[in-house]
Amino acid sequence: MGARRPEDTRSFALCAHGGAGKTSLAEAMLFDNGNITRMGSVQSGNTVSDFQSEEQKRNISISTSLMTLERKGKTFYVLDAPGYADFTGEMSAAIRVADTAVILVSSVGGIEVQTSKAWEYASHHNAPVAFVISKMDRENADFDKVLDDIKSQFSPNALPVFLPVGSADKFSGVIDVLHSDEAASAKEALIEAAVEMDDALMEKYLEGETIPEADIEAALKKAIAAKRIMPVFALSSSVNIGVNEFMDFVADYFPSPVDIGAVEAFEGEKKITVEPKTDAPFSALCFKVMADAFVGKLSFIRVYSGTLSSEGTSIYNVGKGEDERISSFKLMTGKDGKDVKEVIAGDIVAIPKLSSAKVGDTLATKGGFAAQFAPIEFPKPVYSVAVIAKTREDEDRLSNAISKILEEDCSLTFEKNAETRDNVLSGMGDMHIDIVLSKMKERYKVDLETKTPQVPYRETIRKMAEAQGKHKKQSGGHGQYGDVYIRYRPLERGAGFEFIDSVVGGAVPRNFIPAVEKGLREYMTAGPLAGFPVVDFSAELYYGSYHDVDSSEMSFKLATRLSFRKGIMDASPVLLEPVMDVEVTVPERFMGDVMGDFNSRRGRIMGMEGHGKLQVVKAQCPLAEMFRYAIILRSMTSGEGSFSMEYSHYEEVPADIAKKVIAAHKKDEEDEE
Ligand SMILES: Nc1nc2c(ncn2[C@@H]2O[C@H](COP(=O)(O)OP(=O)(O)O)[C@@H](O)[C@H]2O)c(=O)[nH]1
Ligand SMILES: [Mg+2]
Repeated sequence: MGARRPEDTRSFALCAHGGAGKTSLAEAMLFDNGNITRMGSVQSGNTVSDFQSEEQKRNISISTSLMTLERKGKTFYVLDAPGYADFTGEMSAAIRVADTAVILVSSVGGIEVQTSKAWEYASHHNAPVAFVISKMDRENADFDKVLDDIKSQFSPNALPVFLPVGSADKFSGVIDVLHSDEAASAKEALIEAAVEMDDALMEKYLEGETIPEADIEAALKKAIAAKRIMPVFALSSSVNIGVNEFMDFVADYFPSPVDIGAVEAFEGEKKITVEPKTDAPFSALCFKVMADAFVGKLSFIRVYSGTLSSEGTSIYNVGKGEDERISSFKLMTGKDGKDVKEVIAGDIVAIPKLSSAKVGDTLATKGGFAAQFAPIEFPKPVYSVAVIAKTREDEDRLSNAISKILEEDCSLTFEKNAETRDNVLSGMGDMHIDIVLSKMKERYKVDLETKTPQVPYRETIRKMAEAQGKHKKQSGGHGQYGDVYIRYRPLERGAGFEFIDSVVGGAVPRNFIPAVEKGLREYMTAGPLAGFPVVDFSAELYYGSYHDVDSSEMSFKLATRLSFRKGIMDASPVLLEPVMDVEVTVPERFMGDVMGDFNSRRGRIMGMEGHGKLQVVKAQCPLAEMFRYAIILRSMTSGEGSFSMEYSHYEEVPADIAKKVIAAHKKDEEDEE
């Protein structure tokens, strides 16, 4: 490789609804480009891109893989992002670091939920977009319909640059719109949109002059970078038609990092711009970490500025302030890496054995680039299970294994719930969690059982009550004496707990009052109604009595306990449960089902919004009813619905349900005894 230039780099993310043909397209590209001599298939589990055992078992992509290829003197970085809703975070990260988002839409299936998500992410990251209408060889392939839908749902700037010749089993080739006269109106549309990028060209065009082809080509390239034209391709990976044309077009017209221009970074509050220059300080963003058992640990980075040689180099983690030596950079194709001596702005490569870098970290060289790129956004988990180690050995290996998996997977969380003491594993859906559990077992030999997490219920009171608590033991030996009068009052939701001391005249001596407060804070962690934390109340210590010799901190604490249990039970105690804000996105025809279903799970519809053919239903629903929602929504909408949720507030549990929860909890307590 001679001196490389950012101008010669083309990075793009293949994104789509699962099954649209991304992995197959990546495979066909590698084959046509001579990188592989046999084309693998997703069914046989032998594609370059789907190399993880979990992917081969399930015949789907579950994490982004990177393929590097050389075409017409350009270096392609192809990111094959998984399309299933459970792995949307991977898709978002891929679009963030690639220069162009290539959205595949099946010529049979058309626009689906994750297609819209891909469009949304591309718009959010302001990325240039191309559309590939895939699987043109399939029965019922309908290029025109899919193109119309893309134009009406996404953008009128979507213009075909390759049109199909025939379709289904008659699909025999593609027409180069710009360079042939067979598709006059499409060519007209393309030229018209391209010349708009250049006033002088526009004038010539309007005056009917012939414009040199090279000028139109240059204008087309500019228009794609500016999102004024979103090129549309027709192809089929299975019969390998249109793939070479797609790659040549990428080489000729897709934007390079230089065409994309500067990106933002932040030095504290200050925003700076980072130009894709090779002589600038080195900066890169880590967007993926992989800890494959065979390949070892790899950190994937996108370089935004500068040049760095792998020889005798260390990488500086700007956020952590850590410097670490590295041994090589690797150009990746699936699981295979090829050493490269030097990386420059625009490159996407992997670094082996870099311990400090996490996804979203900015990497530089010590004393060089000092700003940080905005973190990569990942969707919040929506599906949780509580996990229990099967044996003591599993338990011992658990924390190490989970921390490795968390490094790789940014849409996964693992937390011990302080209230329920469950170890809660949360992700994007049941498939996601299944994959994590099977990775835990295969890679790290950790066998886990799962159960539905417990709801972190709480207790509170609805009216004022006063209760005396008297602890007295004065027979034989050192006696015990404590006596308190406490008034319990409800506070507003979210207020927590307040202790008020209004004792006058030393009825409870000063030195024992802290023991009363301490006792209350301890006992409120397990309320008298069903053992859940008691919240949103005040306790006012207003009277008491003591004994000169027998009173002690312990006696006052025990007296407080008696008062607390009686006082709370007299103050009309109730259970509270967490309520979630939920946003469900579904095609219009599922609206009725989704809303009806919320009614059956004690949900409240808060509003609706239309987004093209998709509807967003906003609702509030108790967490207790939401644990399996990822599965329920999928079956209700045959996979076309998606949702997000976050905690909103605590609310009273309806009496009939509270009764059951309390009874169940009492039974649990008895079982434990
Ligand atoms: N007939 C036909 N099938 C295809 C084509 N591309 C992919 N497929 C099939 O569609 C399914 C999903 O393809 P895959 O590449 O895994 O899609 P991805 O989820 O977008 O990566 C697989 O069964 C592929 O064999 C194509 O061009 N024609
Ligand atoms: Mg795939």
